[in-house]
Amino acid sequence: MSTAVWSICFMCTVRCPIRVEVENDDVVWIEGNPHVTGIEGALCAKGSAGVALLHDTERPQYPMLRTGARGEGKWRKAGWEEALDYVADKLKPILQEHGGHSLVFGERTNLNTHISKAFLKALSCPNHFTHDALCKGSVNTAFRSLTGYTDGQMAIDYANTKHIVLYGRNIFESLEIAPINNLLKAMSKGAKLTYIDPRVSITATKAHRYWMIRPGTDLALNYALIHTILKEKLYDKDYVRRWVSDLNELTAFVEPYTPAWAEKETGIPAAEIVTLAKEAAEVKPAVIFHYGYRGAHHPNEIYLRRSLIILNALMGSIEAQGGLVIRKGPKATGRGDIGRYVAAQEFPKITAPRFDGSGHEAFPLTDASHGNPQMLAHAILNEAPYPIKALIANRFEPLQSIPDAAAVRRALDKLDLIVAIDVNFSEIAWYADVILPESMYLERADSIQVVSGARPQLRIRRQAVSPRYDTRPAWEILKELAQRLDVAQYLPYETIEDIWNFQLKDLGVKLEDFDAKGVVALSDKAIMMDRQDGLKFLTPSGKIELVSSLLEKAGFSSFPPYEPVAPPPEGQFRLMVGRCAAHTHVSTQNNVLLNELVPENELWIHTKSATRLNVKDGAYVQVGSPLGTNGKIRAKVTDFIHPEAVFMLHGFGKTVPVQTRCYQKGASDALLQENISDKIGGSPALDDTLVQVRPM
Ligand SMILES: Nc1nc2c(c(=O)[nH]1)N[C@H]1C(S)=C(S)[C@@H](COP(=O)(O)OP(=O)(O)OC[C@H]3O[C@@H](n4cnc5c(=O)[nH]c(N)nc54)[C@H](O)[C@@H]3O)O[C@H]1N2
Ligand SMILES: Nc1nc2c(c(=O)[nH]1)N[C@H]1C(S)=C(S)[C@@H](COP(=O)(O)OP(=O)(O)OC[C@H]3O[C@@H](n4cnc5c(=O)[nH]c(N)nc54)[C@H](O)[C@@H]3O)O[C@H]1N2
Ligand code: SF4
Ligand SMILES: [Mo]
Repeated sequence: MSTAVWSICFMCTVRCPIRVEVENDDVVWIEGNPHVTGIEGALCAKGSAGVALLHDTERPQYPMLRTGARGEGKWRKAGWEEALDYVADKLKPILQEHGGHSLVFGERTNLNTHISKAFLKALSCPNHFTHDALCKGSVNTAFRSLTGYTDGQMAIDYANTKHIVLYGRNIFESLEIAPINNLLKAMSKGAKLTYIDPRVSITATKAHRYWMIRPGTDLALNYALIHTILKEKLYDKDYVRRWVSDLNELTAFVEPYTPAWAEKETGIPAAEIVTLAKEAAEVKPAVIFHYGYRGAHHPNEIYLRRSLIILNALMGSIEAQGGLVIRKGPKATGRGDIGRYVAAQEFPKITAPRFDGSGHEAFPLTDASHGNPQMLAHAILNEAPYPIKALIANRFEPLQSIPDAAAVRRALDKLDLIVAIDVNFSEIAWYADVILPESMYLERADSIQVVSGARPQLRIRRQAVSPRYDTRPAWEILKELAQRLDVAQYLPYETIEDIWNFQLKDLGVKLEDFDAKGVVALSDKAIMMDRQDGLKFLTPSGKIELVSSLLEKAGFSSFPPYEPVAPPPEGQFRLMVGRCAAHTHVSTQNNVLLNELVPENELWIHTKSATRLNVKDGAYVQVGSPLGTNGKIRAKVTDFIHPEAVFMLHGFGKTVPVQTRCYQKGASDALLQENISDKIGGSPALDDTLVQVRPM
């Protein structure tokens, strides 16, 4: 007889709630949590392939200590006591001699981030960073500059929208289950989908309107849309009068950016731009100009993301049904907040600045609670602002997720200690001194999740089965390290129940409340602010500030003139990257089921360019950027990409031999991408590098 366990998928960080059927301590079935709107039993291919990760023999099975040179692949098995003692014995003198700031801790934001942040604060270390800047840091800054909220405090009401415009937001491949299901529901009720991408992705094939825009020119398109909306008075006048400041400045700024001008820059016919502006306005405020999930494409990213948020503001769609919704947390329901160890205690005062310039010199406006990981190599190699001696990578892969991976590898060589907490033999685990294997998500329980939104909810990841190997959850690993580093008092728990009870104490929710559905609703009805006089923006003026006090105070213009994007010189292409439905970033390429679906990446190249270069469909080519050449990758010759661009999936080109299924398959984008950032918004420009292609 099987039993059902409520959990949360972690094959990617979308974290869909799941129901896991367990028999004889093994997983026999996983499905999406049927009680959650938008999920309703659904799971993606990656979610289903969680079972393959559970049973994978090609993942770390016990703590390992390096015996050969870094990356050489010589290891010895260690017990947990020995491995944890080893890390603490190395780290303690480093922290004593060089200070807490000589440690850097990188992790993809996860349910236990409140614990890792507390761990670092206890060690007087300011250097906790997340993946955020690499993903959507510029979106975050753009939102703060206009509304005072971060992107994380915004949600999208897909289910009720009447028109959604997606700019390279390839929602049907780079997917999240609930948004897709909700959008499909809206589309079946007549909602329109406009998709804009230099490449015909799966989302393009499902759209009512598709524009193959010239790479990097979306901002020109948006200025022309804004121009049209203002000129033809298509905006939501009541909303704008009440909630948006500086419309005159915006009107003057977009004056020269006519649809005819944008046609030359983007390749999109002027008349069609005007049609989109009118169609969107017809259904306002139930219209969404999607502000982007991965907003890390080009160095002017902040202005593109601002232009998208401005389009929503003009449509009156911020805090509107079918538009964007300001997320509400537990406090909006009259309760206390969820307990977070990082917020609930006094820590030693930290005087050193962050290692990455986040929130001060290099990136004055970026969200310092996430940091700027793209500065890792620079900071280590130049010892600027100070020497860094140790790195803990917990669920983060600096050797594939940071542009110019070769520089990161060179920088890692300078460190005295590298610790990887991972479920895979990732590139960073293989390059580390110590691998502390985490139990995969079906084998562990984690902190309770707050899902804020119009209807805030709590979700729980309970342990479905016992660990297959000698692995542990990260919260336990950190506690053990804290004990050895004499700061255990800041992680005051022994068991997961201690963590849960601490988290729930001010919420009026008991652990048993999760038993029936795996989720606890904190509000029965949607909590929306009153659009007449109850909207709350967190800017100094309390309005959506088109002329942003945040930007202007820091010396940046709210409306710098548009800089035209030159076509690449003859024989060069703009390298675009992205994801597919079968893989998560750099994590799943070796998964036995997902590897079968997509075993390697390909280089999309336009038919005409391929003919000119004598590149044949399916043949291997070499791609070169200013950083050097990058392995070999098969060409996919197609008319479905703009001739100025080539495209490859992120996450391939692995070099760890014990990941036998994906070893040396395809090419790594991170080796080619130059490390150029949007210095205002904070994101690296992952689609800006120019490359050359030649047959092999
Ligand atoms: N299956 C799967 N789903 C995922 C993830 C995953 O790893 N796997 N990851 C999740 C995460 S963390 C993120 S950030 C999101 C990412 O979600 P998206 O941002 O939708 O994802 P990408 O796959 O990076 O797609 C980027 C698209 O932008 C296009 N593009 C490149 N340059 C330009 C340009 O100049 N203009 C326009 N308009 N388009 C351009 C590319 O051709 C590509 O199709 O996906 C999430 N969902
Ligand atoms: N070159 C390049 N860089 C990029 C991008 C790109 O397209 N190209 N995309 C950017 C984006 S949008 C994002 S969101 C980031 C994502 O960057 P990352 O967060 O680094 O990538 P992931 O593949 O999500 O996972 C990283 C690591 O987590 C490990 N892992 C998976 N599950 C677990 C677990 O349960 N526990 C532990 N301890 N480890 C686990 C994986 O094995 C992997 O080593 O990358 C960014 N960087
Ligand atoms: S989108 Fe797929 S892989 Fe990601 S959490 Fe949801 S089910 Fe899991
Ligand atoms: Mo991302």
